[in-house]
Amino acid sequence: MKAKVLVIGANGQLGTVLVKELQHHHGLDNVVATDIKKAHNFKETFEVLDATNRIGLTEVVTKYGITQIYHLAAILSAKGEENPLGTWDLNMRMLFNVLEVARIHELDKVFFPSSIAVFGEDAPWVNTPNNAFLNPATVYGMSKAAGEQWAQYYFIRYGLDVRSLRYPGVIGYQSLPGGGTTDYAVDIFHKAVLEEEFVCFLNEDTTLPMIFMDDAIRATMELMEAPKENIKIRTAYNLAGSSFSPEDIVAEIRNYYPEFKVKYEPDFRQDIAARWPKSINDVEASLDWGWKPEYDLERIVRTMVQKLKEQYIPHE
Ligand code: VAH
Repeated sequence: MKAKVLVIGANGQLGTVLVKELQHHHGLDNVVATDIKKAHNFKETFEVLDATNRIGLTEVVTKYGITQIYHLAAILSAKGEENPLGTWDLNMRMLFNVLEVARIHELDKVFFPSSIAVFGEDAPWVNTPNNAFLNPATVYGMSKAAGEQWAQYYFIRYGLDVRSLRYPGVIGYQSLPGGGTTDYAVDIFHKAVLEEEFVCFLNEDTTLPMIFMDDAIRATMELMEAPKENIKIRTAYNLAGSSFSPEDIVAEIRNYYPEFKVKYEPDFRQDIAARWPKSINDVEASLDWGWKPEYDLERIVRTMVQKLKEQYIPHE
């Protein structure tokens, strides 16, 4: 039977790009994009949906005969610290609604994005393994670590095929991030191409696991399209792209913009980043469903500069 895919959080950094990939894969008419408000000029089917409203979610699932849900809505690490209890309530309530509606309506698959934010100070800092001890220091990280356990529970208890990836910081030219600690790694490129000074809210030497958007989207599709029996980890798979620091990005950008100016003014987000791993071991993703990243820092910078120049200076 043809898949009918619902995307929750279609206007987000990942959602904006994933909707297009899902349309390409499943067909334009087989993807229903939803978010809390209509922001893009979506050509495809769009519904305004607040995923904290289980009745509203149920109505969309039954109206379109949905068979898969990609649940991409969440309050991220930095914004989440402004209202800890509200972030926990919102992130968990949305996930419970998705899991319950998927169970009751016997959906084929659910994608739940996790994050390297699930790791805290008791995980190895370098080459962090999938089975490292999780003691996240942000509410966002806590909600993702708990979400992974709930995903595994719904698989074990109800047989629901929930799959998850621990995304690193995602860098893309197609959309802007919002409320994250890794958002600097997108904003820096916009400032460089506009030849404006960039003020970085992390220390120059803060190395973090990052991934290019195209790799993140391909990993998501490869995970979700893998045969069910290949998926051995039902909490979440580590996913690695490449790890680098703000000063690494700046040095690479200066190959294109030698005069690019940067100031470092670390804020509370430095404390969040300082508790995250520097690099991730994703051997299980490679072994179970053949994961292999294609973008290193040099290719990321080259692509970001090229694509943003096309956006900002189309006639050059
Ligand atoms: C954040 N972009 O900064 C997200 C991500 C690993 C970081 O989860 O909160």
